[in-house]
Amino acid sequence: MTRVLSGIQPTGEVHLGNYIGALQHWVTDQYEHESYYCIVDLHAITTPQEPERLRAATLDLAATLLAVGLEPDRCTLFVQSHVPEHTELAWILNCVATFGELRRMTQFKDKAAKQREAGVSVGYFDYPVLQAADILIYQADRVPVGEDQRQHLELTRNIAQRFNARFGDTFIVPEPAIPKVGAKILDLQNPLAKMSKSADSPQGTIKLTDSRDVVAKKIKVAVTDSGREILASPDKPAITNLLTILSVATGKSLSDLEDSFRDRGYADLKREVAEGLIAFLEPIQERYAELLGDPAEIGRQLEIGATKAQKVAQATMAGVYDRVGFLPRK
Ligand code: AQP
Repeated sequence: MTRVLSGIQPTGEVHLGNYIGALQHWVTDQYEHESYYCIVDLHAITTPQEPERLRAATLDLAATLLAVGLEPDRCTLFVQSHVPEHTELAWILNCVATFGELRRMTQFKDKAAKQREAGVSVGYFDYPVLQAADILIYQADRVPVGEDQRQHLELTRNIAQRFNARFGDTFIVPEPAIPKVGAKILDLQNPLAKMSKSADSPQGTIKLTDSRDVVAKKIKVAVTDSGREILASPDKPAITNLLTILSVATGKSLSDLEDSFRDRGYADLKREVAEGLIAFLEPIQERYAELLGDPAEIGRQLEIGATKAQKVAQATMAGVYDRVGFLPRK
């Protein structure tokens, strides 16, 4: 069976970009593959986090993941820091990855450009190596992620290949699974940027927990493209973005939606997107509220996940320690 691994940071509330680019595929993958899904709190602290908020955000995120449809009987859902083998492997991979290749990561370059390189944490610089460890420690074949992670996945493959060449076949070299549609959901206020938890414009990001009024308002004020035609095409990024969101919310194909909006205007499109989204989010929000009412049960599920994940991680680490030449502990 193919093994799948993916992660999400507890850095803020989950948004539509996370859902469309990643989480909806996590849900379908759990029925077809052996799936490991990780709340990556060690990644979250690469930028400053307030401790109590981080703890609450981790629990909230677990509730959200269960609310969108992850089933703990079908997949292994766990918190990254509960399986310390991730950081052990990251150290070893740090000694395989090079400074030069990490410097080329665009996420790091963007961050360094925004806030002086000297102020960026070493953890942020090194983040892609920890991500490589997250993936390789489970011997994952497939990594479902959004477009923003393509470069990091390429680095993971390079690190795995280099380790295998140096120490003998140890890691599966994973393939990225980046969806053809919805791999980069755009900020509703800035169609040049991806929708993100840390976006500058809160109006541009739809959270899965946004109330109906908030959703309606954000869609109403969403930026549109010039012209009048409602088509999914590269010269119409904002309209394509709205059509993609509507397609996921309603289950209708992009071409059916284009047909249904022929000779109609942007106001009609926005009204349907808002209505479709509200109807789509309602059951998720109900489940989320129910789940958050029982945090002890969420903790129990995460413990089951961590135990399952750690078994696999420990087996990989035993092989890695042997390959790199560490003296076994008696
Ligand atoms: N806009 C997006 N469109 C499609 N997929 C996306 N993903 C993130 N944004 C989009 C995918 O969601 C998964 C989890 O990613 P994350 O936890 O890094 O989420 P984020 O919103 O990118 O988080 P932050 O904290 O706001 O980070 P930065 O500052 O990096 O934007 C991943 O599979 C990701 O590809």
